[in-house]
Amino acid sequence: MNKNVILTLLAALMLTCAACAPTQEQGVAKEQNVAEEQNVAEEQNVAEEQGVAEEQGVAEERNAIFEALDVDQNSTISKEEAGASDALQLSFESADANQDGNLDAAEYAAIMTPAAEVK
Ligand SMILES: [Ca+2]
Ligand SMILES: [Ca+2]
Repeated sequence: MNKNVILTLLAALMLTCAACAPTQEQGVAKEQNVAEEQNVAEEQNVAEEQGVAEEQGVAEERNAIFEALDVDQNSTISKEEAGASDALQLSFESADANQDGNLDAAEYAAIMTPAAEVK
């Protein structure tokens, strides 16, 4: 085998690689993009489902506490009823937005919902 034949073979190999390499890389890149998009979509779905479930759970828990505090079941928490919870008693004045001396469900929800969750 002389030098020219080797060079010709090398050149042919390089041309072959040059021709095929970009195609393969594009194919791989497309597959990765598709896989990444699917993963992102799945993660968003999971996050949305978890977020909804947590919000419902928090709201139910909050309602359950409200009902437990509302001893006379008139749908508001009086200052006496708030006394059952140290934290609620401390924040009662600021929580009573319309200052009627009672916390209704909306006023109660407003102080029980962390600011980050308010939308
Ligand atoms: Ca009450
Ligand atoms: Ca009130």
